[in-house]
Amino acid sequence: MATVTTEDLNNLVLDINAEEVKKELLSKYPTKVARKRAKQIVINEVDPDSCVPEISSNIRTIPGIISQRGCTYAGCKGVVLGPTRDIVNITHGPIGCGFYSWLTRRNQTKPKDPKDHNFMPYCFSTDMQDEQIIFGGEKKLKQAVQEAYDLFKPKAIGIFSTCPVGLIGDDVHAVAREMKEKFGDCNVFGFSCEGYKGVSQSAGHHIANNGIFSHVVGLDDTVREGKFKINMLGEYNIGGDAFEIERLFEECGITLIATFSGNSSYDYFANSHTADLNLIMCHRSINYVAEMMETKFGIPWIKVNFIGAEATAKSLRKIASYFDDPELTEKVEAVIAREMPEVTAEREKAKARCKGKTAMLFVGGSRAHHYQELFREIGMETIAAGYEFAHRDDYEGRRVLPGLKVDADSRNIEELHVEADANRFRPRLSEEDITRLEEAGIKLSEYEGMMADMENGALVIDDISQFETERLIELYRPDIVCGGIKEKYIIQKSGVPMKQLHSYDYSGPYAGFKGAINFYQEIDRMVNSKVWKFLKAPWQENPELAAKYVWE
Ligand code: CFM
Repeated sequence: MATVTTEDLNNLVLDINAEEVKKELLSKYPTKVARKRAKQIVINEVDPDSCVPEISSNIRTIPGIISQRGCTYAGCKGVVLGPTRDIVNITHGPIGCGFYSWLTRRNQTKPKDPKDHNFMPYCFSTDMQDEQIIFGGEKKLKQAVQEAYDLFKPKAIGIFSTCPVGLIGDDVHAVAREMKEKFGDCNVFGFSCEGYKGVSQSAGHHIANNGIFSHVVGLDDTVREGKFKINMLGEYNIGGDAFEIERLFEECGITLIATFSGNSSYDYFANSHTADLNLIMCHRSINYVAEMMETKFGIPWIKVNFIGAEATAKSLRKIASYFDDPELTEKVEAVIAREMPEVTAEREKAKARCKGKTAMLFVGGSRAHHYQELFREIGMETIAAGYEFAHRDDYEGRRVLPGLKVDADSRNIEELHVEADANRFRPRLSEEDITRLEEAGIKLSEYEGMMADMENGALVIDDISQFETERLIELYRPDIVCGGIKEKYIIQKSGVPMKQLHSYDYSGPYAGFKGAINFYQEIDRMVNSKVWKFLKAPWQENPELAAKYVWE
């Protein structure tokens, strides 16, 4: 028998086209499963109008498939409310839910004054036991809320429901109302964000957004000083990203009223309706708040991206165009001009060593898109990407929204009915402003989605499974794969460097100009490290194993 070398195999792999890869990924599934997955594995094709193929998403993961997804509780308690420092977030449930959602996301915070409340280092839970499961947990929940109030005197307490709470029927909202009334000086609110409530953490984002909008936004009408007042929506200060973005705003003379919710405080949310523009960073997790604030208070929103140096410059310029003020434009240009030389120097260094290399990104609901920018800047191509829990609009753009079918799982999540506030609705833009922005190419309330930015022929995969991840790596041998902690070691064991884009592998920031430099340097080190060449994956030691399914 002729020996097949690794090199032969690699050459063979390069000849495989996306259609064949897709067939290969589906070939091991039972027919019904394959049919469903086929709609979630799409070969990208962008037409001149930026129209892209349809991709099935935000649907249930098929039982038995190992998914990257998290639960609804995680999306509500961990993602949206997790980064706010001065709300006591009590997990009503068994202790594990509270423990594993405690600080694992690496969102950082910096209280303005060291004496200000910061509850993020604490983990609050009712530690539900058999007795509560059988006889009900409301009594224990009230005790926990009381104890938190007595010990910390917080401005607000949030109660987060885990799966058993929904199963036994505890009414967290009734408890919240009762305790809020009892205290008088502490806002208490509950979230029905049981883990099973939706198909992923995405449902939890929606529930969190509804709760914050109903219970907090608009409580404080104080008008703060500042000419250019904005909110930043969908930025969660992972690895200190928000600090870098805040630095840029400050240097440009832009006043940040509230961030939802990186480095945030309860007070900022309460006052956020006084801003004049909402910037959406992560469209998936928070577009609901932007829409509700526009309807109720008249605040327009634009999509921004502070991941990537060019994207950062573009986003700052977008803000300047929106406010149309020569002083702001000048400052923004000055900041960009000052930051760029260092960025360009570092980028060129990394590019010389990374150009032509390939990446795969399978992350959450926005980063698989945003981080393609950073890779592009150092000459790397994203050959496959996908989200864990995004919806079709995050892939295909908001143009698909009117035609989206609402299934039973989505209907399960409350849609708030929001109307213009009789006293506080204030349109921020005149007809002329809107025309001016259109002419400048600034689109309001628009997101184009990930696929329009990807190359034709790239694979776009929704809710990728572990099996598919492994096969893709074997077939394409990418130079780097990005994902989360659950995928990390499987990828590294196949001899491919892996970068976590959720926690940043304890590094960061990657946002803004300084963040871009960090990213270029780290990716350069990773994809050019020789250590991976010393690792032998099973199919490299026994090539006939790999050959079997390549040629089958
Ligand atoms: Fe938005 Fe996020 Fe993301 Fe997300 Fe997340 Fe996250 Fe993420 Mo992990 S809010 S969708 S639910 S950008 S925690 S900060 S990294 S999966 S891509």
